[in-house]
Amino acid sequence: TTVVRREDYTAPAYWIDTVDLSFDLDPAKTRVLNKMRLRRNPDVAAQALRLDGEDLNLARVLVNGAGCSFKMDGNQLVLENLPDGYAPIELEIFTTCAPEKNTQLMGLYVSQGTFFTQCEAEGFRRITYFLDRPDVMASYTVTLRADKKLYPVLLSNGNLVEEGALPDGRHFAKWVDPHKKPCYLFALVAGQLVAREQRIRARNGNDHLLQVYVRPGDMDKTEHAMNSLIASVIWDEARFGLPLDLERFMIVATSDFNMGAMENKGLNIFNTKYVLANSATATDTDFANIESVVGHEYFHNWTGNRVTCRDWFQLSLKEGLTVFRDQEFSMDLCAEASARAVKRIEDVRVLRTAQFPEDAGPMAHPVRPDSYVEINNFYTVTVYEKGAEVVRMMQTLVGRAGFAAGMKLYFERHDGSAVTCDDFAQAMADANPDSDLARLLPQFKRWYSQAGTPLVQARGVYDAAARSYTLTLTQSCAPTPGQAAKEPFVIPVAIGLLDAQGNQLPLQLAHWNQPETGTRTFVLTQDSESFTFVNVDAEPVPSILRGFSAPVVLDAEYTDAQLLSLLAHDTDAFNRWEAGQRLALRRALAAIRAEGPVPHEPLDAAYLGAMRDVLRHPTLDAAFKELVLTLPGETYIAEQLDVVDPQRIHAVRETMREQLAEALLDDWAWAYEAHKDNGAYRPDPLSTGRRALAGMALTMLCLAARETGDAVWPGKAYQRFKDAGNMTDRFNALSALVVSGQPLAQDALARFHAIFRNEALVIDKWFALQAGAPDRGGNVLPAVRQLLNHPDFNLKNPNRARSVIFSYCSANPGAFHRNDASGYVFWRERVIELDAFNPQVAARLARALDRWKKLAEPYRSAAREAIARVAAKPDLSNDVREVVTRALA
Ligand code: BAL
Ligand code: ZN
Repeated sequence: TTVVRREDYTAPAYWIDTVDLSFDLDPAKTRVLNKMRLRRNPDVAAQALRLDGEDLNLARVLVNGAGCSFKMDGNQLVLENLPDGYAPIELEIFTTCAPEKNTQLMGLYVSQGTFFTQCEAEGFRRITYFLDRPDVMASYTVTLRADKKLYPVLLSNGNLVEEGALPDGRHFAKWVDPHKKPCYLFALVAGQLVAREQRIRARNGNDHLLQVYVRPGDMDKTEHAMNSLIASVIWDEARFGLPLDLERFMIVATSDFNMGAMENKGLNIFNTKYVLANSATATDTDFANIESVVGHEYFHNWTGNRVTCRDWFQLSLKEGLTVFRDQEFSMDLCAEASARAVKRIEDVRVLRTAQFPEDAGPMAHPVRPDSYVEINNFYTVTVYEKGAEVVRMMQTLVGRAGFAAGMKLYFERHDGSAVTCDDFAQAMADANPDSDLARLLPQFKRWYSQAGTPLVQARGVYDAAARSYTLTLTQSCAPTPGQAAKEPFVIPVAIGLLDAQGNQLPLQLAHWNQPETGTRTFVLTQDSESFTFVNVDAEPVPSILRGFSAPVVLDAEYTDAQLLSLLAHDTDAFNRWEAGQRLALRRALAAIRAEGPVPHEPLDAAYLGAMRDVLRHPTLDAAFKELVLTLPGETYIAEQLDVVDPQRIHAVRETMREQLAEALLDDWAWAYEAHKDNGAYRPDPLSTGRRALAGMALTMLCLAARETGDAVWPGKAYQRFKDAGNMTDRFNALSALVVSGQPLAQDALARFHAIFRNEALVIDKWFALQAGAPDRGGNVLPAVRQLLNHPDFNLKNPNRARSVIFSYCSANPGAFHRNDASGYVFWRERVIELDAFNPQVAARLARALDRWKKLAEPYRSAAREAIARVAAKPDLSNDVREVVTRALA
């Protein structure tokens, strides 16, 4: 295995200016003719041309129309005797490949009789020999030829310039992309598809054709994706002045896809999961995910495509920035400020439950990694979600208008080129020369170079005599692999102060002339800094890290009374939610750490009363209530412990949930009745929140019924399951029965399957619900093994594999970590099985045991053994090899 290092970057020896590709599409043997015009890079010493290729059959190589000598070096095609000088060189390469045998879903493959491509990061080399690196940007002309009956629709990037019939029932289409692009943005699609179409006129008067292509039966599930696309086009123009730069913009859905979606220029290819939705088959979460993924891929058209990455270490240049943009897009679509806050809380929850563990585990890496073995392993929550937080902090430091100015300068400088994270940060700083970002830029960029989640400790001291309050913030960051010591970060900390009654206090530092009201952001740059507020009449309650202003762990030593006050009064919705989470976490940790069996009642009257007040609150949003009343997840709880007993965590959390269910029984009944009817289905934040709270209430009522043996609520849930007018309510009712282990669950599951057996995405939910169900006496693993034998299970389909295997191994810790190690045996078998045909999916699964070193015995030894047995396999993919090697290091 070869380690690729960021510091070894060198510019390519050749540039490729134009590419003319012709495909004769055939599932068994596709013929690819690649005509390129190259020229020597004058900035690099003369050297051989080395083209990347993988799983290709090479038939012919011509240089300027004549045969030439070449050799193979591993997977590379090496041409040593190209003409001297800088004149353009015509290179013609003819290869064949076998799309129907391509199970990795990288390069050109067939899904349900349709051809698709996936080239990011390094899939283009599986289509033809090429300089498969993002800094080589070329103009593409693509001609597709295929059987007209089997493949009536032929798509590639850019504009359709010619199409017509060919002999033998074949036809062709010729596409020209007006924009230069790196090869990872190349795409083609050929098959039987139908399209929803919409013509739009942009602000600048240009007309565009938007298309969403799906299989013929799925047209009734394309409206939401189209609406999301239109909203994306409008938003990017309005917020950043970035117009659609193509006459035609296409989205195509496929059910076999490793990732969520791919931003190929003008021809986005999507996992069906992030396109198809109607109220009968998709939940509110699906609708929200589609909106954000459609936005994300569309926003890549500027951040990623017009300006791309110099090398793959810069991946966060496009991904962190584009996640930030899609988060902002979703927030800007919210009419109410409270809905924006809900979105922020949801995003932070993802960061803390997925990215914080990554940043503390064996795969920890900086937002801009320094090395990799397999780049596919670095499409991570760190590069994406933490990268987005880094961009968000820049916006915090320069302000919203300053950020827009920075974006403008970034495109003025770099449009059409392949650049680095440094270039982006520099543009932001240069557009805001008087900002803290410009002043602190080298230190700020440690967010790109240092891995690990910083810890910020906050300690407040009130001096009654001086009427002053001094808040001391201290930062530290634990070592991560390869980085023993960390330098201090630039940490924007948004702060407000409340009085004992929960009123916001004015903020005034000693040297300020005027107090300020509301929130003020202080920038922590040293290991430790103190801020002294004056004219404070009584000891305040500090509200620190409002809106989660930096991706850090905050240790604030709050008393319960302070947290209850913040939960009741904080004007910052994030910290209000956070106070409730801290209260719950404190109780969970106490019960987990207690000696002996799990306490029957881990929750006290104060906590329960506070939860009741939130649930019954007259003005709070239902969506916000649902977030506050949801206990911290098992994975998040585990991260707070040095030694993790997953079964104990599960048992404690379940006990807390049952106690919350029983103690608030009347309140849950009220909440269900008050929120269950929303009229005609609309996936807007308000009605989504109402459905979420009603769904939660129903689960709580069924949980409580389980204890008392009451049959009324399970009966109501079953009725709801049958009558529900939309998938959200139907699935929530089904889930309430399954999660509470009601006898009616089996019948409901069978009915659900019968109704939706032809809806693959719904059947995925059906599998996932069972594989993710709470464990009762070890019942989940046998059920999961049975699900693998279900006629609808198909390991080769990534969505289906994830719905069963990942839902169990990665999302159900209480069931996965078993005393007898059989969960790990299951994991090991699936990793190896998957790796034989789809290394990317296998490597994701391999990461389910990332945190094994924290496990208590007997889990720890058994997990290590399972990982070691995977690692002992000699013919692993680089993908899985890298993950297990790092885990064992
Ligand atoms: N570029 C890979 C898929 C995505 O992040 O949009
Ligand atoms: Zn992306």
